[in-house]
Amino acid sequence: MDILEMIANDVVEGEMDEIADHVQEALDGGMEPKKVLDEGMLKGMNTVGDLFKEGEMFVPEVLMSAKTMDEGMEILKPLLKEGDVTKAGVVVMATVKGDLHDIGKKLVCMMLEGAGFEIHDLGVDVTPEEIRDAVKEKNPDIVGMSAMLTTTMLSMQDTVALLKQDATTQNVKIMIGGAPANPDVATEMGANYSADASAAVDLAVSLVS
Ligand code: B12
Repeated sequence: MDILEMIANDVVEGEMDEIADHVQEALDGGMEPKKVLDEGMLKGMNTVGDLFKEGEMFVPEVLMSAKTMDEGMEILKPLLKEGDVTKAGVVVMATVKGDLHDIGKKLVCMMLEGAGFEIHDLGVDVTPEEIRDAVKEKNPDIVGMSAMLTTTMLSMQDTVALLKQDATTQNVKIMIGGAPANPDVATEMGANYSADASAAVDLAVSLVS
């Protein structure tokens, strides 16, 4: 196995204690940081996305892979030149007001980050006004909203309505997800829906292209 395969494998297997040494070894051998990122870590993350989609990897393992990715990024980040990482787009993400569930949302954020999106995660229990203000400040391509309670779906609706009211926020693309969401509710709201984190990446890519 060459060093890039080892790094990709570290991400897939969640080898948090190994990846830093392997990334360093690749760099010491003269490899470009961008190559380590693209052909090592991101290649591994793509495999994670595929395995998750196929039901062969589950949430705890994906979280381990994401943490492993973070460990490797700690070393690479200072070395990557501006422009080395192609930014796929900017996303403002939140779990809506009244809702504290964030496991799924974090997973979506991590997969989007792995796909090159810049993520501004506003956290949980975020009001429509806070989301609107973040959209004004960060000027994202996409707003992502998560809700796990039937009752908090209403807050999603309120947020979409608020964003549509303001000329500076009305054109932002919106995607929603979480257990009570579905394609029909999304369409009714003027938003887009995806069922899981890997589908969310495909959706986000299609929304910015
Ligand atoms: C873990 C959990 C909790 C944890 C949350 C911890 C945390 N940090 O998130 C705790 C214990 C705090 C909790 C509390 C409550 N919970 Co709870 N909880 C769950 C549970 C078991 C799992 C949710 C989860 O994390 N799933 C795993 C993730 C990976 O899946 P996911 O969230 O669906 O996310 C995926 C997709 O939906 C999608 N997605 C998610 N967000 C987004 C966003 C975008 C933009 C996109 C595109 C996609 C996307 O991608 C994700 C990854 O693939 C569910 C039951 C269940 N099986 O779903 C109940 C559940 C959601 N909870 C429920 C309830 C009722 C509550 C409480 C009201 C309980 C109580 N009486 O206190 C409180 C409410 C607190 C609040 N105000 O939010 C109900 C909701 C019922 C309903 N229809 O409203 C459920 C369905 C359980 C049940 N069957 O009754 N809960």
